[in-house]
Amino acid sequence: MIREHPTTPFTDQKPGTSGLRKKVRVFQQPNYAENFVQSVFDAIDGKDGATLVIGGDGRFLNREVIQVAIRMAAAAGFGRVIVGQGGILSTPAASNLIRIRGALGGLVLSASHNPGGPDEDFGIKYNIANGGPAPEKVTEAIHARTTTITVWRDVEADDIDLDRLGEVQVGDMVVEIVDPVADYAVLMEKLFDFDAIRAAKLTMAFDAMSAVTGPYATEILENRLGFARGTVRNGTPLPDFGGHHPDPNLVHAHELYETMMAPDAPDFGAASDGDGDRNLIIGRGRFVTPSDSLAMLAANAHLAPGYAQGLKGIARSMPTSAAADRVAAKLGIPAYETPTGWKFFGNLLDAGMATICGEESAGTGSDHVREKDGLWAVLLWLNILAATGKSVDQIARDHWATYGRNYYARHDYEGVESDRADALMAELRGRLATLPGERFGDLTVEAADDFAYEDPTDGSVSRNQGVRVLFAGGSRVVFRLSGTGTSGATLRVYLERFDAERIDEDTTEMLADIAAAADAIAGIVRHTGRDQPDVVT
Ligand code: G16
Repeated sequence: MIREHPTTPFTDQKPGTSGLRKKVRVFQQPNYAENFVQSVFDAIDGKDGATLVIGGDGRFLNREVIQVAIRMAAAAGFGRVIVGQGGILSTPAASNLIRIRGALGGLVLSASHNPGGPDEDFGIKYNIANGGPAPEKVTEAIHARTTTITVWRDVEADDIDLDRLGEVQVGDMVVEIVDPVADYAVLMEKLFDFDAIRAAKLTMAFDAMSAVTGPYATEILENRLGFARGTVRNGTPLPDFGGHHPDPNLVHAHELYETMMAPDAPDFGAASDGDGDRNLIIGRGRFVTPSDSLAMLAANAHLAPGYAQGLKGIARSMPTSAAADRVAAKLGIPAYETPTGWKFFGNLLDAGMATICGEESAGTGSDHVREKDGLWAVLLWLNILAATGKSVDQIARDHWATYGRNYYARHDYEGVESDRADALMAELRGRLATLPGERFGDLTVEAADDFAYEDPTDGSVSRNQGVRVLFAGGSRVVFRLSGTGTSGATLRVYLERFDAERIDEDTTEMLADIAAAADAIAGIVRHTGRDQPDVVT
């Protein structure tokens, strides 16, 4: 029997870069998660008898919200819900399941790389039938619905056992609990040469950061590829990620970094984030920036069976360095520059215009699913190492020798008061027209704009996607506010300088004049009161 629960709208349910992310305490308010899930269901057509995938990264509140969402899906008319055992599905595995099971879409419960626990973050994202994050027209419809909602619906049913594989009935709907790893592992075996990776006898350290990738990495790296037991560290998903910040960068994965910089480091080091879509790549003595990783993977992808036929195109988000564009030029294939947010890659992948995509925010992926995919990047790197017999350092240096090097860093100013961050961006936008021609030290501004993107497949336009200041000679700085935080604002400043010859310089030194120009242009210290970024990646 369907129950109707009267409710009133919340004013803060606008999805950000990747779904609705809030503090757990916000989600625990009566009706909060229910309103959002109902708004998703109200905003989408075709639910009758359709299949819905539900899974999350195992963080605090995951199981509770899954139980609620199952009862609500039954009331919304879905015929089948597929849930990962224990409520676990990595974001790329959820994308894969949506695709291979012909689902209408999926609810992905995650706040990605943000911390978990009762005082930390939770999130809900809706993915569409192609397996990718809902595009803006869908998230706008969901948001509009959250502002007018008056009722949410569920069926009367007990909680189900999320740990028992198999099918149970909830109302008229079937709930199928599946092994979260199996289908994903099969897909990886199709794309990569597992025999060659095994035969190369590489050594490796993988930090799953007590997050969702643990079971996937253990099955694929240790069980199927034969890496030594213990290769996967922090491999059990915990609701609070062991109190850590599951963000695979040099700050939060510093133990891995130290392992990889030591004299007895293994050949290859990698980490993944809360929901398994981001990656960190470190070779022995060599950290690879996400932007470089995208370029190097694209340049060598043909060495893996899944990409032996070549790439159709390469797409990157605007703040990502232009290193991948140079690879596309050499391969004679198109390069696309999209706004930040994986959802912008979906149409290019669906249209067969791009094969590989990546972002500076530690995401890389391909047309095998419609999300970025941390373990995919790790396996492609391993396949390349096995096929070439080179080290990560050799691959990187050879790459730069061929293409030149895009020195790159991102400076994050976290927890800035929203008003101050907005004031900085407003002032910056106000200066755009007069910036060209201005000099900052040795740098002269050639062009400045607020990035807008017209999707080549459907003509939709997304504006205000970040301020770009381009200097004569190819250096640039980009400013934007994060769309994934849950408290205050995070200012991201992306610094980039290309050098065709000098490939062995220190990144900080190479970017020092651009960092100084960035402050002079945007008044970072004046607006934020900070004289240093909180995180440099
Ligand atoms: C999400 C999106 C990514 C985006 C990233 C950064 O990642 O899926 O496409 O690059 O946010 O967002 P921001 O700079 O706005 O914080 P994730 O891993 O958090 O889902």
